[in-house]
Amino acid sequence: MTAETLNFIDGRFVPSSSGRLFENRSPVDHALISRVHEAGRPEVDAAVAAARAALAGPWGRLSVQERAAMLYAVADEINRRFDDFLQAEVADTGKPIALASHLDIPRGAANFKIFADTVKSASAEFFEMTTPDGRTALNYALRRPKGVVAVICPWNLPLLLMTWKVGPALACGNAVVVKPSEETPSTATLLGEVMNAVGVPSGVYNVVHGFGPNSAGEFLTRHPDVNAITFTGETATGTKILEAAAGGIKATSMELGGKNPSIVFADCDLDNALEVTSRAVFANCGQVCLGTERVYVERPLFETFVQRLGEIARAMKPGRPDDAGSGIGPLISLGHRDKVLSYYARAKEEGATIVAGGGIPQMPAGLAEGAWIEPTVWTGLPETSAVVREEIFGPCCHVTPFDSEDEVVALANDTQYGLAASVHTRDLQRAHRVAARLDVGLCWVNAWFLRDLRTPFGGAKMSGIGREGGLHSLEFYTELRNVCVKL
Ligand code: NAD
Ligand code: 6OD
Repeated sequence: MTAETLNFIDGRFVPSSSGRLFENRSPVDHALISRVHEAGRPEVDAAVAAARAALAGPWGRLSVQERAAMLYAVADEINRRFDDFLQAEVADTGKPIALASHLDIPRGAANFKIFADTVKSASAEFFEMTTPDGRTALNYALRRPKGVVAVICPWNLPLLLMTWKVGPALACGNAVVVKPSEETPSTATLLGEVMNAVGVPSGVYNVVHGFGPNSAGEFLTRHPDVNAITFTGETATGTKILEAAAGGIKATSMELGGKNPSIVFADCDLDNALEVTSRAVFANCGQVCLGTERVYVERPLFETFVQRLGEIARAMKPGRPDDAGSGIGPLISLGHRDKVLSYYARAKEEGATIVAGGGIPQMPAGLAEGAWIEPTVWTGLPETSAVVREEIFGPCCHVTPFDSEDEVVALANDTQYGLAASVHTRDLQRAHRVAARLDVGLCWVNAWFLRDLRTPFGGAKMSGIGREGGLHSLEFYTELRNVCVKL
C-alpha cells in the first residue's frame, strides 16, 4: 500500500478534511513515494490556532535555558534517527546519499543547537539616563517572541533550510506553522515525531502540506493571526508573499533567488578555482540558491579554465543516490527539468558554444523516467541573453572572458539579483577591493558555501530582504520591548 503523508497539527498527525491528496514522486525514477494530504483552510486555521494556544501555554512560560535544553534534545533526536531523516530526504530529492549525509541532515540537527546557544548568549541593550528632574532612569530592552511564525520552504535543501528558520524561531519562544514544498513534504513531517518524542508542547511546531496559490501557502501567509512570515524561495513567489503580508503588516524575512557570479583572475590557484567553481555550479544538481551560474574568467586563463571545467562536467556521472560512483543526482522534478531544458534550448538557438552537456543523459533501464540532466557549460552568449540574466537553478553555467577589474565588477553587478559571489585570486588586496564593490549579501574569496553560522546570511537587491544567521536571526524572530524604570 502506498504511504500517506499527513499534516502535523497540535501534536497530532491529521488527514486532509477535504479528502484532497497529491502525489509525491521520486525524481530518480518517477516512482510514487507517498500520497500527501493537502491542508485546506480548516487545517491552516487549526494549525495557527494551535500555535497561538501554545504561546499562551507552558511553552510561553519556559525560561531561555529550558527552551534551549529542549532544542538540544530535538537535535539529539534527529541525530538518533539520522537514517530515517536521510532516507526521507533522499527519497524526496533524489540527491546523492553522500551529500545528504554530510550536509542536509547534520545541518538539520545542528541548526537547533546553534540557535539554542545563540539565544542563551544574547545580551540585552541597557542605557542609564538622567531624568529632567535630576533623577536616574534605567532603560533595558526585553526580547519577546514575535508570536505565530509562518515558515514557507523550498525543495532544494528541505530539512536544512526549514530548520534554519524553525531553530531560531523556537529558540526565541515563537510557535511555528511550516509549509514545506509540495515536492519535499517528508522530513518536515518526520520532525513532528521528533517534537513529540522530546516533549515539545503540542502546537509549538505544526506542518501543513499543499501548494502556494489558493492552497496552504496562501491561506497561511494571508492568515490574520500570523505575526511574521519567513520565506525561502523564488523571487516571484516572494513578491506574492509580500503582497499577502502587507495586508496584515506582518514582519517578513525573504531569502530569494540569485544569478551568482564567480570571478576568476589569472593569478588564482587554478586547481582550487576549478574545484570550488565546479562545486558551486554542479553541487545538488545546481539547485543551490548560492550556486554559480555566471563565471567570468580573466582572458589569459579563459581557454584553459573553460577546457578544464568542461572536462569536469563531462566526467560527472549521474546515478542513483546510493551509487558511490555517481557525481550528480537528478533535478527535483520533470517539471523543473522542462524549465531548465528550455534554457538549454535557448542557449543553442542563440548560438552558444556548448563546451559540455546540453541535454538529457542516457540512463539505464529503470532510471529513464527520472528528471536527469547533463551538467552543462556554455560560452559565447551576449550578457543580454536570458541564459545569462535569469536564474535557471540547474547544473549549468556560462563562462565569459574579461580584461580588467573595473569591467568584471560592472559585469558581475549588472543583474537584478544580489545574493552571492566568489572571487578567485592570490592578490588579497584585490580580493578585498572587489568584495567591497560587489552588490551582494555574501562574497567568498577562493571559496564557496563556507560559512560560520553566526554570520549574516541574505541577499541584496531582488535576492531578498533582511538577514538571518546568529544574532541577525534573533533580530527577526523577536520583538524588542524597551522598559524604562525611573529610580
Ligand atoms: P518557490 O518559490 O516555487 O516555492 C517555495 C515555497 O513557496 C513552496 O513551499 C511553495 O509551495 C510556496 N509558495 C508558492 N507560491 C506561494 C504563494 N503564493 N503563497 C505562499 N506560498 C507559496 O521556490 P522553490 O522552487 O521551492 O525553490 C527554488 C527557489 O528558491 C530558487 O529561486 C532559489 O534561488 C530559491 N532559494 C533561495 C534561497 C536563499 O536563501 N536565498 C535558498 C534556497 C532556495
Ligand atoms: O547554509 C545555510 O544556512 C543556507 N541558508 C544555505 C542556503 C542555500 C541555498 O540554497
